[in-house]
Amino acid sequence: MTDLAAFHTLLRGNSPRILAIVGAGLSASSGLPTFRGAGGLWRNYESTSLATPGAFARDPALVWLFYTWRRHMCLQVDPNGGHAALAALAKARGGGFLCLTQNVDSECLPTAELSPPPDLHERAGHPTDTLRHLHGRLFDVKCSRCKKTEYNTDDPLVPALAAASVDVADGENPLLDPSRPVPQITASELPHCSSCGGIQRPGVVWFGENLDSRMLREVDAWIDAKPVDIVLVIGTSSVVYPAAGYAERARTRHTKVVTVNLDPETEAAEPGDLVYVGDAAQLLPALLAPLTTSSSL
Ligand code: BV8
Ligand code: ZN
Repeated sequence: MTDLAAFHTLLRGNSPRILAIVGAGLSASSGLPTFRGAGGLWRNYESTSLATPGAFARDPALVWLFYTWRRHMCLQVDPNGGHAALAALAKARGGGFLCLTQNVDSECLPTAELSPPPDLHERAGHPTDTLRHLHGRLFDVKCSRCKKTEYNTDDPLVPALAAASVDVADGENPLLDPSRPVPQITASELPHCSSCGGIQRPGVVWFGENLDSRMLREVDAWIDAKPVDIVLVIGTSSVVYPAAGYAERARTRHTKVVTVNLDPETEAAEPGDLVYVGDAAQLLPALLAPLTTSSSL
């Protein structure tokens, strides 16, 4: 693993412009399962197989139970040191830093009327103007028909989904046991739009769906405005596009890519990157200290 000094030397360059691409590994230390690998299974489904329009069309109740379970977990956890370090970097570098998060792990405070909803990044104090949610947010609820999107932290959204919102004292929610049947839920019992009566869905970007084109244009404009000095690739397997494409593009422009990942064999790193192996929640505060601790500010 590269020593911290190598990265700190980069940071002390002339006000480096930094882009961060963040994945589920950043939230792992907060207690949220990652999207693939051991954390990526729900009952006997791969998370990726439930995050598609086809899965929702085939079985909206199962998909809603999956997302209700994730919403419920998000309400139980707090940001970690990695979220806080990125928020401090955003405050220190202002427009010289942009964070692209793939994570949909919104986190809400009692002040649910806040919009956009505070998520783990924002609850750590990350200024919203330097944060882009590439794949949407868990607490946005979108109408499948009229596309009206509302922020709703009800847990569960409707009584029929209650089985996914329970905490079980001595272990796992029985819903996660694939040998047990899922509750039978009719379409009429699922969340429906208050405007047109259409069935609602989670306000996230599923596989096969386009990301917000205006957001993507803003990201490209930031990247192209001036040279980016450092790209941080944090807690992601870098298999999902277009998110994974940003680091690839950076490498073609000879921008230094710095990978932070728990897995020493992560495929997210390429030869020539600075690679830091470990928990992002622990590593990021140490890595970013020259720009984020009071002595450096
Ligand atoms: C699109 C929301 C146009 C839902 C998600 C080009 C090439 C190949 C394929 C494509 C391509 N372009 C488009 C595609 C298709 C597809 C895609 O990328 N498929 C992949 C799987 C091959 N992309 C799309 O469909 C995108 N749309 O491009 O539109 C289009 C349309 C149709 C056809 C073509 C083009 C939409 C993608 C968005 C999907 N939605 N999330 C939900 O969350 O439920 S993506 C989902 O994966 C999550 O958001 C997650 O964040 C994201 C990425 O996963 P990771 O965050 O990396 O998580 P993972 O578990 O994989 O890895 C965790 C990592 O952390 C590991 O490396 C682990 O070692 C590490 N780690 C663990 N603990 C720690 C740690 N690191 C540090 N510290 C720790 N403590
Ligand atoms: Zn509607």
